[in-house]
Amino acid sequence: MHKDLREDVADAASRVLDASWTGSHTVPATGLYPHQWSWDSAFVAIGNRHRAPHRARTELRTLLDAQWADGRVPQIVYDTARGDDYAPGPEFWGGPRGGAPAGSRPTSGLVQPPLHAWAAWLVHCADPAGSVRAGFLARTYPRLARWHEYLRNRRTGSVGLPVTKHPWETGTDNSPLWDAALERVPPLARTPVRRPDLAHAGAGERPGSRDYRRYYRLAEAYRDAGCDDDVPVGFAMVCPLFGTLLAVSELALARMATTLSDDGAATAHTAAAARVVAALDEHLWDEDLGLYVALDDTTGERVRRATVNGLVPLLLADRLAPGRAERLLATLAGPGFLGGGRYLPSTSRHDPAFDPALYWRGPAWFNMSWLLLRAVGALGRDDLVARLREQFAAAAPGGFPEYVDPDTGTPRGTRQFSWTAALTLDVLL
Ligand code: 9YW
Repeated sequence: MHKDLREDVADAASRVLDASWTGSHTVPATGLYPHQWSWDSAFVAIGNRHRAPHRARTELRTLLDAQWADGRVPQIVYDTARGDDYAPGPEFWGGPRGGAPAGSRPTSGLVQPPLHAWAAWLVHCADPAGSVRAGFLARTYPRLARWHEYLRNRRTGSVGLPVTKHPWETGTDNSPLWDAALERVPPLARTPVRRPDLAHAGAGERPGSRDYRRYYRLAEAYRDAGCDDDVPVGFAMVCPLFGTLLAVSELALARMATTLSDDGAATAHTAAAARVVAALDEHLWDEDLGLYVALDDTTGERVRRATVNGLVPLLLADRLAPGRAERLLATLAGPGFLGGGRYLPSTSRHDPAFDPALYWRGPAWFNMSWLLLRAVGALGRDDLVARLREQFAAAAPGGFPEYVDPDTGTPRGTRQFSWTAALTLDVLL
């Protein structure tokens, strides 16, 4: 991309991020998502580290200020001063819980994929002097370590991998990976289901009402159990995306611990990462599909659907079992994914549920393309780097959409989406 054009795109992305900045955190999108979301903040910090490292540090620290006493980092931290409508709101969860500090903002009881430690490490490395002056690692490392302890102690399922208790926890709400498990959940919730989201995106681009009734039903079950992870709620899924980000973040914690001169902790984090990678390899690899799949922790059955979630372990390429990285690269470049159209779809073009407009069932998402871009960049696959970058080059003219049609590039979902802007900055700068 020409330098002037690159500067224009960076300016436009910065304007999106400035408009979404509240002074303490970034909202994913004004209107549609008016609060702080957990993994959104991590992606946003990754983009902001280049232009506003102080803001990137504040973003992560604000999120970690909402950490529960049990160590969990909540999916949503509500901003009750915000006028925009979002459902379910803080009243659904019933105020601060789980021994959250007095006066802290209300949160959801769910979690999201653990990208945070990796993001914190990238933020630190972008401005080490500023980070040291702010005591950033010293302040965030213990909290991030407790977050991982929560996942290890409270969320490790039968195969040694973290279990998600709700599709919202996977970050990929209506991925076909969750279809079979959701079929068992009655689409009946006590809470009236409101859909303010449909004011911001077409109904054909968002999960349906039946999906939402199931999402609410599961969230009610978890909330009513006091968000106690020992109580089964009817959904316990192991996702290759969640597991991979945990392993990558454990490795980031190891680097942080080394920087803070705690070599014993660094060794423990590296060992924890190795255990996660071994479990991914042993339990989630699908030889026929050539990628990793999900697993239902309640039945022990693997969910043999090809989604972008199953390509993300490529981030761990040098640690995977022999031959796996090469297979993943071939699948990524093959007709189900990049080889079959313009951009990287969230669900394989060969999956029966593939729909190029519908949320996590086909559209290309910028966070997923960014994760794969990091993976293929580290492997020196410049051809795939160039292919994945095309989506980012089109982000600004598309108004920084939430996702795009993987074949036509048509923008979908909301516009001025924060992680799209942030990751575009990261890719272009
Ligand atoms: C919701 C905020 C979130 C993302 C998720 C995405 C969507 C629906 O929006 O969730 O209402 O929370 O699936 O990954 O964090 O951008």
